[in-house]
Order: sequence, then structure tokens, then C-alpha cells
Amino acid sequence: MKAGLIFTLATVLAGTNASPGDKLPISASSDIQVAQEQLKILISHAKYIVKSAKKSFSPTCKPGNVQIRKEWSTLSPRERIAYTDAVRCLQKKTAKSPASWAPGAKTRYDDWVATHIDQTLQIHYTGNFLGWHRFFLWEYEQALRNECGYQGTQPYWNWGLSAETGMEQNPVWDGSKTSMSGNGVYINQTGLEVVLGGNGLPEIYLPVGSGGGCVESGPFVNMTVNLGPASLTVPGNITVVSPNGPLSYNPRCLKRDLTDELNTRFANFTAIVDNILAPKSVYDFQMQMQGVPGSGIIGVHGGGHYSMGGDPGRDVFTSPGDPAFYLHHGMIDLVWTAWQMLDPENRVYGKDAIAGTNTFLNQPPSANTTLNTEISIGWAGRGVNVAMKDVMSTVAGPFCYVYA
Ligand SMILES: *[C@@H]1O[C@H](CO)[C@@H](O)[C@H](O)[C@H]1NC(C)=O
Ligand SMILES: *[C@@H]1O[C@H](CO)[C@@H](O)[C@H](O)[C@H]1NC(C)=O
Ligand SMILES: *[C@@H]1O[C@H](CO)[C@@H](O)[C@H](O)[C@H]1NC(C)=O
Ligand SMILES: *[C@@H]1O[C@H](CO)[C@@H](O)[C@H](O)[C@H]1NC(C)=O
Ligand SMILES: *[C@@H]1O[C@H](CO)[C@@H](O)[C@H](O)[C@H]1NC(C)=O
Ligand SMILES: [Cu+2]
Repeated sequence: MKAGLIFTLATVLAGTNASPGDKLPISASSDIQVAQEQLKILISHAKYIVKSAKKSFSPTCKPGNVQIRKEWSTLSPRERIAYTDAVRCLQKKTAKSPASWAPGAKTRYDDWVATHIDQTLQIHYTGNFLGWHRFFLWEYEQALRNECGYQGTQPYWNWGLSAETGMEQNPVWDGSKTSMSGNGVYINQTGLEVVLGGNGLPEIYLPVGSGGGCVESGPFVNMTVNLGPASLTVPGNITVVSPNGPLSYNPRCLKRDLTDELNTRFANFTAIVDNILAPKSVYDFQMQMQGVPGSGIIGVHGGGHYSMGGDPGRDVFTSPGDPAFYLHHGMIDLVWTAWQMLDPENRVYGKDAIAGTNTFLNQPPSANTTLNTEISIGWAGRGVNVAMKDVMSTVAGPFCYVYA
């Protein structure tokens, strides 16, 4: 992408800094209902800032053709089924990943899982975390559309809603045919805890959920997880690794262990709004989101992942092997977009665009991520690589969407 276009976009976005009507909140309310309203304002503000620009954002993305990504329950039942049908279609197509590299990658869906496993230590607690996952999700959405006939956009899971009702009462997780499938079958895990950390990081103790076994209803009832685990946390301080390595073939059922306590504690409306309003630098923003190591806090990112629980939900490497991963990361991307649009001049291509290096907590030490750092998602997507500067705005580079 041309530098001129980048700066034009920054100027266009920076030129419009007020949305009509609602006043922007300045700090998160501890009243959950108030925080829910604050989040609505922040989402519509971000959408307004992006869409109110007069110029086209990229040669193919114009204010008139921006796609809208929506919260799961606002999709009609038919639209939800169209989405899960497309995911199931991807799970029936043949992988592009060579068997010599990832013998366990059997399906096109597995291409995303294999890439994430392969790159996990270069895409979390790094400078590319947000941009890499934005691109990963976009290419998944495009594959659903181009390879499986899906006409809609990538939906998202608003964690705040399920924190209020309980996960199993939320349409993402209710186990019906219009859900993303629900809880795993109940397993007695009394007295056990989920222990994170190790490898030099302090331990964090998390509660177990209300399921634990194989998913037994909804669209993914008989889904097979082919890849991983690479580092699966099992209740009782056990870490499981696939015997022949995480890219080998290791078919098993999809397990979940829905954990309301984690959803409520780490990803309620107040937590979401606070993550958008409190951090003033991108370093602080992404640290709050992922949890500062040693703080005992896992942030909205960890909160969402661990409240799904199960296998591969509790394996950072293999987590995209649960189809709900993509709804979770839709919300991650929404939160980033909402944060960026509060100060587009600095947060899209400016001083608070990127912070960090290209390795997990800079271990081993590596170069700072910059706008020129390249991103690859391997055999997932269409094999088109991009640089960080192409993934900083949802309406520039390859992208053309906003959140509603
Ligand atoms: C679960 O197991 C514990 C002992 O580990 C037992 O005390 C408890 O009754 C069991 N609960 C259920 C619902 O089976
Ligand atoms: C799931 O698999 C089981 C065992 O193969 C089969 O009996 C059941 O009909 C399948 N369910 C669906 C919804 O495909
Ligand atoms: C968990 O397991 C690790 C590795 O075996 C051990 O060092 C640690 O003390 C254990 N923690 C608890 C709480 O049991
Ligand atoms: C909501 O989330 C915040 C931040 O994680 C937490 O401090 C607070 O206790 C949570 N509220 C409830 C009701 O759990
Ligand atoms: C990398 O980023 C850090 C933090 O912003 C900065 O202090 C350091 O000078 C940068 N290193 C290089 C080589 O640019
Ligand atoms: Cu990830």
C-alpha cells in the first residue's frame, strides 16, 4: 500500500471526531447496565467515525460498500445457520497445508488452526498481536464467503451479554441449532482448578466450569478436532501435549467447559468499557486486554478464551480449533477498533499504532514490530502476505468492514 494513502486515511479519520447525539463516556461505569450503554455509544462512535469520511478508503473500499459485522443474537436464525453451515463446509474441504509440514491438517478449516499453532509464540504478547489476528479473522471470513458460499459477515460474541445472563442462556452458547453449539457434557471436576503459568511465569488459578466433556448438541455436535494439543491446560494442574507433536493427526471430540465465573469476572461490560477507555497507549491497551503477566488478571482476551474452556479452548496454540474462537476474536477486534477510533490520528498509523516486538514477551529478544513488519498466515487464507501498515484500519488495505 502507498504511504500517501495511509496518511490521507489518517487525516480523513482524524478530521471527524464527534458523533451526533450521545456524548462519549470518559471512564467505565461500575454499574453494569450503565457500562452496557457506554459500550453501545463507543461502538456506534467507531462506526460513525469510519463511515462519515467522504473519500474512499482504498481502491476497493468506499463508504458506500463497507460491510457490517454484527453481534450473534442480532443475526436472524437463518443467518446464524448460514454461518455455521459455511464453517461446516470449510471443515469438509481439503487442507492446503502440505502433509509433510502438518500431517494433522486434514481440512481447509485446519489450515487456520495449523497456522495459529505454528506461530503462537510470534503473535501473542507481541507488537503484531492485534493486527495479525485481524488479518487471520478476515481471511477466515473471506474463505467462508469465497469457498463456501456464505453471504454474510463474521459475527462476534459480545462477552458482556453472556456475563449478564449466564453463558448457556446466551444465543452463542445455548446449544440450539442456531447457536455455536453449547456446553460440553458434565464431568465431575469437583476440587480441581485450572492452573496457568509455569515456564517462569507466575501461576494463576482459575475455576473449572459446568461442563468439561464433548459438545453434545448444536451445529458442531460431531465435530472432530484434528490438530493439537500443543499446551492444553486440563483441570488439576495438568498440561497435555499431543504425543507426536501439535501438527500431527490427533482426532478427538470438541470439548467445552463453559465457565460463567470467568466470563463475569474478566469480561463483563465494565471490563470491556474500561479496556476501551482507560489505556492511553497501545502498550497499555494490549497488556490490559491480554492480562499483565504476574498480575493474576487475564484480561478480556483470556477471560473469553478460558470461559469457553475445554479442548482446544484452553490451549493457546490450538484455540482456533473451536469454531467459537472466531466470534471471540471478532469482539477482540471490535474493542481494538473502538479504542483506535477514540484517537485515530495517533492510534491507526501514529505513535500509538504499534508497541512490542515479534516474540512472546520479547523472549527470545527480537526486533520491534513496525508498520513495515510483514504478516503471513501460511496456508490459511489466499497466500497473500501483508505488512502491519495494511492491517491497521478496518477500511484500508485488504479490509472493508465496521462493527455494529
Ligand atoms: C463429584 O465428586 C466428588 C468427589 O470427588 C463428590 O464428593 C461429589 O458428590 C461428586 N458430585 C457429583 C454431582 O457427582
Ligand atoms: C453424531 O455421531 C453419532 C455417532 O456416529 C451419530 O449416532 C449421530 O447421529 C451424529 N449426530 C449428528 C447430529 O450428526
Ligand atoms: C503445578 O505443576 C507444576 C509442574 O509440575 C508444579 O511446579 C507446580 O507446583 C504445580 N502447582 C500446583 C498448584 O500444584
Ligand atoms: C467486572 O470486571 C471487572 C474487571 O475485570 C472486575 O473488577 C469486576 O469485579 C467485575 N464485576 C463483577 C460483577 O464481577
Ligand atoms: C523498540 O521499542 C522500544 C519501546 O518503544 C524503544 O525504547 C527502543 O528504542 C526500540 N528499539 C529500536 C531498535 O528501535
Ligand atoms: Cu491467537
